[in-house]
Amino acid sequence: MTKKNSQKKGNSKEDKLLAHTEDGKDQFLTTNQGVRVNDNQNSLKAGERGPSLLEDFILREKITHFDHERIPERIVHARGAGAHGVFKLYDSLSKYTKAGFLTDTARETSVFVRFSTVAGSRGSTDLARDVRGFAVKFYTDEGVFDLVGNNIPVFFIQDAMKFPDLIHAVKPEPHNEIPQAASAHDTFWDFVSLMPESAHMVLWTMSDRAIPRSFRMMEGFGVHTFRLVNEEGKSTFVKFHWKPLLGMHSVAWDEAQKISGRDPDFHRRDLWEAIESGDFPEWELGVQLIDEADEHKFPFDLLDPTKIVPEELVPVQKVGKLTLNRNPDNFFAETEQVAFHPGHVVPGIDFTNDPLLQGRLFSYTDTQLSRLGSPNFHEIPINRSIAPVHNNQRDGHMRQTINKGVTSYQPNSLGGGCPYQAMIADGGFSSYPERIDANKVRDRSESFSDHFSQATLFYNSQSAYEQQHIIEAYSFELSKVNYPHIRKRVLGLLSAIDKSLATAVASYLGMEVPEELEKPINEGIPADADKSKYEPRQVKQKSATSPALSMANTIKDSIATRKIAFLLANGADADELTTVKKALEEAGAVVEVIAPRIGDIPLSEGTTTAKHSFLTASSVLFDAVFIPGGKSSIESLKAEPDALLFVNEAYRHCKAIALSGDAKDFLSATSLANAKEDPGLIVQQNDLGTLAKHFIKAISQHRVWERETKRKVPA
Ligand code: HDD
Repeated sequence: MTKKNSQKKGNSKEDKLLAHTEDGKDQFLTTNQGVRVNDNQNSLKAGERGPSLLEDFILREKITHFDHERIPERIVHARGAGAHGVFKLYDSLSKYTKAGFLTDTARETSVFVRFSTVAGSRGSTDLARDVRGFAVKFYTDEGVFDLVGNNIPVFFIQDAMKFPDLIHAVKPEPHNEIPQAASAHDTFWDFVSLMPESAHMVLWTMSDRAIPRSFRMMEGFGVHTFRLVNEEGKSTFVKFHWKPLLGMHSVAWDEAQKISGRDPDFHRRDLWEAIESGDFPEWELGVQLIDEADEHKFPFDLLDPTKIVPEELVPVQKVGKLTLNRNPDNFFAETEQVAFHPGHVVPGIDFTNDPLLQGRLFSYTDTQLSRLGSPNFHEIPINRSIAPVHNNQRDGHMRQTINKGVTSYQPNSLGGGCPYQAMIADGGFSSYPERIDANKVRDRSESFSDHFSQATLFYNSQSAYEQQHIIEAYSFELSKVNYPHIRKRVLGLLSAIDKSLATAVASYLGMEVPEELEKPINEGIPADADKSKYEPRQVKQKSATSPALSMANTIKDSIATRKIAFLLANGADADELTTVKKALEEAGAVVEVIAPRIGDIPLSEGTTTAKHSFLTASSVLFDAVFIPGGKSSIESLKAEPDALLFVNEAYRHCKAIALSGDAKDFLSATSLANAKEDPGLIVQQNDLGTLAKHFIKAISQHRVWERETKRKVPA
């Protein structure tokens, strides 16, 4: 047998399928030493019924390798999914930076992106209420640049010193390791209620941003203020943004919890399937640029990671596009072993003194040493720079590079002085020479003490339904907190953000809003601190609202990649099914048929194939529902409790529902018997064209959230 499978791998689906099997294709099974294996079923024994022999090197090698297959999961962001892609610049930013990938519009820079949740373990659900990591590795010609961001533009804490405390508080509690992937427990709320600086970010995590519909439908942020540095050495402050072309959308909280049971891999699967089917996820890279001279002109500190720079103050300029176009071939080799680091920068990008960023610059290499086990983690294929690597670092666990020559030191003459240092003009990295004139202190600037103004700005900027979701999220989480004094402290903080928010949450908890912030509100201050300096305060921000902060104002112009459930049974109307299906597919949606059983289902004419039955499908896994008419189909569906639940639940989660022909009759069996038509409940007897048009419009609006207050349906 010869190795036939040596052709270069391309990007087509066939190539990918081949890639998944190519390890073994047309190859003999061997040991790790390349010895062909004759029997992979039986261990070597002293007689057919005798004991196994230590001599069995094949068994021992196989079991030993298996025993060591797991590596420590990430202490945070353990649960994730990744994809390959490219970044393409629109316009050169050479006025601000010398980084090649931000100046050369002819370049296409390869990237690897990993999305994640923060608190849960590697096997936890995708739909936890949590921040999402959004980490991008740019393989640039000048070296690797990592933008290790989140889908929320601010952070819980202002100083890296508090990071282990924050994470210990949010992770499952240490005595019983409960709850998994959830902030709704005592220790998290105990901690954040004592740390008013977390108030802003906690509000974001209680918003719908923390339960995205898809990784493809969320924003990303570099969070910290970074610097761009140009050829002349001039520095400009920069905030990085990722803006999804599909807009920002979320699921409902009840839905999120149900998805966690029905398909804990919901986001991972969504990303994978979109890329496999050629619907490549896209984001635009945005930058907010701030002149060094303007550093102190804002009512907040640019170095404070608990603050945004409102887009109304400094517009986001879109400068390029990220497209994810290839799934990993192997989850472990790529997604699990990828090692990000905010300290991976290239000439033209530099740091600020944000104390959270400064601590991160230490943490990430350190964590790779325990996670990947070796200082050679940069040699793992997914982490390799495409810019050549030459230095005098040597040896260590699992070293791959075979360095030649006798010199591994500098200066040297035996190696001709190589490798030599690069002049700045030759691309040598040189840190921005920021002038520092200060005392060495453990302290923080008073300009960091306004913890509430931007939280208020965020709350004020939300639509009515988004505010209601925030109220319900706090109420849910605090109802799971066992200690009334912790709940009371949170209510105190909420009243500093918005009185009506605090009152609404208090009423769910059966509590009163405390008159004022509990004293001492902040246990988290230094022992000898001047307390007045740490007193949280509120500084009036310029704008009362920032429309960019509300997901209600996002792009809603397409149904591309949305998943539509077609519910039917034997005898469904073929014409209604095909007409509506065609219209939806032409608009880019994905239609999947659900019937009492899978396989071919006879229609009024011909058949259709049901991909799911009610055993495996659930409304929470779809964006919208269509039911074609057909008397016998409707009669069967009416007798199917899971079909009734499907539609009730879709309605409760505010999804578009369309019924054609005599499918209208189906509603009488559901809780929607007397429901009025709304923009997302479309009942059309005759005109399929109009039905499809209205249905597409409704799906593109994502949800009819107003239903939540107008009509509540059990599901
Ligand atoms: Fe972090 C992972 C994002 C603060 C320490 N972080 C990690 C990942 C993301 C972020 C997206 C996952 C990367 C991947 O997919 O492999 N982290 C952030 C953001 C922060 C932040 C946006 C604040 C603005 N992180 C932060 C601090 C520290 C860390 C303050 C420590 C002082 N983060 C880590 C870590 C991780 C990590 C322990 C775990 C796994 C890893 O690094 O590679 O080092």
